[in-house]
Order: sequence, then structure tokens, then C-alpha cells
Amino acid sequence: MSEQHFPLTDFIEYPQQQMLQRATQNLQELKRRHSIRKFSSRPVPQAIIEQCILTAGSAPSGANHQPWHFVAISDLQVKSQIRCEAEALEQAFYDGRAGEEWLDALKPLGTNADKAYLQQAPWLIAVFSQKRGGVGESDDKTNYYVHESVGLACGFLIQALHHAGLATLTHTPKPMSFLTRICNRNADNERPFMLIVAGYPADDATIPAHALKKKQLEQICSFV
Ligand code: IYR
Repeated sequence: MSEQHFPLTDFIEYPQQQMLQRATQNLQELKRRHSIRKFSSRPVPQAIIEQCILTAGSAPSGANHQPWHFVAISDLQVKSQIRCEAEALEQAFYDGRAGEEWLDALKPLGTNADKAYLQQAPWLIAVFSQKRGGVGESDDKTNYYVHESVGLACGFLIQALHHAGLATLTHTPKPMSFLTRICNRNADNERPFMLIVAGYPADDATIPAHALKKKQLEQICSFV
């Protein structure tokens, strides 16, 4: 017997002219998304973060196992601890671990080991990927396409935060295992995937010119 299916009732068909308009408007909105590294400490209500995490959780995933866990952190002490540990790793990175080519690639961004934003921003969202799980709460099945799935969820999350009116930064200190400890997650099944910083931009937030150079359609796409 085949599994139960429901009819698709929430698909909305738009006239093609409206489709183009919607696609163009969406592009315009997402072109205003910029990674920033100076955040205001202005608080952001948890309810907004919750809606954005639910949006992330709606992303497609391998066998719909939803192999992710989000730890949303607003506690100042926890944020300070994350800043402290991330800065120590970043210091080693910028002091040579990165290697010349990587440091060269980062020069136009003007980044350094100072990660004050990890403490100042109202929210840090630590995203973890799960090796095993399943759609059921206590399932312990193999997860599939874990990186692809969690990457998609992070994309949804960043888009949702931007759409809600928040600025973000994706941060991936290396190695990230300290996040497992600080967030009290199970290291046997979960790995830190990404840290997403969210909040209002500081008044003096800037965008590096390098980050504004986006490739043209012809450079990123071919039609066959
Ligand atoms: N994690 C470091 C370095 C860094 C690496 C890449 I690739 C970036 O796009 C930006 C920064 C840092 O956060 O400074």
C-alpha cells in the first residue's frame, strides 16, 4: 500500500507578468542584504528570531529528516564566552594558520581577529548538523545529504532574517568544536555548521567595496 498523500492546495499561480515583477522585486530586496561586522546592541524580540528559525526549518532536506538544530543565544555571558574562544582561534588564524593565499583573499574585506560583534549583537544563532535522526522526535536513522540540507536551511534563515529587517553575518571560526561544548550539544551526533550573527547594524557599519562586486548573469549562468 502506498503512503498517504495530500492534494497540493497552497500553490499560488500568478500571471506571468506578475511573476517577473515578483522575481525582480525579490532580487531587489535580496540585493540589499549585506554581511556586516558592526552590530548595534539594540535588543531584538525573540518572537522574530523564532519565526525566522521556523522558516529555516521549512527548507528541503534529505528524506525530510531535517538534520539541523539551532541554538539561539542572547545571553550576554554566553556570547562573551563565544567571542573569547572565537577570538583566540581567529588570532592563530591571522597569525599564520590561514596561510598567505587565504590572508591575501581576505585583505579586501579588512577582517581581523577582533570579533566584538559576537558580544554586541543581540542574537547569535549556532547551527548544528546531525548525522543521525529522522522526522520523528526520537528517530535514530541515517541522515542523507546533511551538508546540502543544512546549507539550504542556513540560506533560508539568512533570507528570513533579512526579510524581517535584520542584518546578519555568517561566521565560521575554525575549528568550531567549542560551540558544541558552550551550547551543550551532543558531540557524537552533532557538528557545528555555522554561526549566524543577527541584529541591527551599528550606526557606523560599513560594507567593503569588494563585497559589492557581484558577478553578471553571463558569468554565473548558461542556458542550453
Ligand atoms: N573566519 C575568519 C576569516 C574569514 C574567512 C572567510 I573565507 C571570510 O569570507 C571572512 C573571514 C574571520 O571571521 O575573520
